[in-house]
Amino acid sequence: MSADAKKLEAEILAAIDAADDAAALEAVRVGVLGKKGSVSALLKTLGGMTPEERQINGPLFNVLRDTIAAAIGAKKTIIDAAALNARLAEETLDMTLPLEVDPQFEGRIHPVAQVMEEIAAIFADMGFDVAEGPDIESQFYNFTALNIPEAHPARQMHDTFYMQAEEEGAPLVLRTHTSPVQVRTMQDSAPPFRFIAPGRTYRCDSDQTHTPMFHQVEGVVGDETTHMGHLKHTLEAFLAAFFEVENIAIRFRPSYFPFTEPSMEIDMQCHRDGDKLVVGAGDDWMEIGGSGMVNPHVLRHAGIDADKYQGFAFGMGIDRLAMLKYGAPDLRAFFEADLRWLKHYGFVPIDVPGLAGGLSNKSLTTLTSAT
Ligand code: 2NM
Repeated sequence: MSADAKKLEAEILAAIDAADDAAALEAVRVGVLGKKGSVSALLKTLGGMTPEERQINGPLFNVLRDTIAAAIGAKKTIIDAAALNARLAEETLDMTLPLEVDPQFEGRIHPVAQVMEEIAAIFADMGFDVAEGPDIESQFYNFTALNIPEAHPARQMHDTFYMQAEEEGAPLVLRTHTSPVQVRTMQDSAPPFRFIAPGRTYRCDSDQTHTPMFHQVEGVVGDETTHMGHLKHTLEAFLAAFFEVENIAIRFRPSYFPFTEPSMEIDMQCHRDGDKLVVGAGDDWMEIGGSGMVNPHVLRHAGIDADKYQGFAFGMGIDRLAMLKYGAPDLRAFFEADLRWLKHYGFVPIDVPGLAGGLSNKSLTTLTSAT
């Protein structure tokens, strides 16, 4: 190789050596092997040589070009590896550090809200709609339509909250049960119907086992042939699904409600073992709600032909269902808005109850509530 070519090679190898990042190396490559690069220019000089000169210089220049290309390639490997190592060092994670609590696990769903969702999921699976109505009701819907006439002792029995009286007409009330929703919904639809009405209810009563606001779910099924056998099966199926057991036996005890005839208290099978309550086994009984066949007077108030249609209805306390299922002993704590209580008894928001995933998503809740 000519002295010039030798000198050029030494200069280029030094420049490659000095390039310490990908951009600098690329600049060297363009300056050497690019269209107007120094080695490219050298190769172009072959055209002006005599055949003899070309025979000698051709292979030499080619070797020079290949040597340079190889040196650039080798340097690129080193630079890329160094860049990767720097990035890896920078992005190192200590996998043994404790997790920060993911915001999606910070909040909690109140057990009453959780249980309402569970109840809705179970009844929806049995073909029930979910109906809603106002918390502030007229006395007609809260009492009269439900066969509780004025001066009837049930109006006092209910410990009603009365709103400030209007100029004329009877004062509105805070609904004492969700039955007015049933009346409104029956008025707005035609048989057959099958729906539940879950929601807040109010009674002026406060002690260990009563809060002035509490939650009820009531259900109605009505058509031409619905009977108490359907009622009994519906309640058994609901309770077994809700308490997540194979079977729960229930029994009816005769009772009285103005809106049903006949009327029965609902007892469910249980087993009491000291403080512990087992549901769906044993031979003790526990009252869980009321039920009956809808009184024809109520059907007529709802605009339904009581000679043609009949139906069953039932009502249960949601707060008590939540206490029994999730073991919260004190009803009043439900409505004290104590975050420590909610953290303990509440549910992780992504654990949406559904029949497909196991009603209460126990496994997921257990996994995540540790955080
Ligand atoms: C209960 C017990 C028995 C009930 C009745 C009705 C209506 F509006 F259809 F007549 N809804 N809910 C009912 C019946 C509620 O709660 C203890």
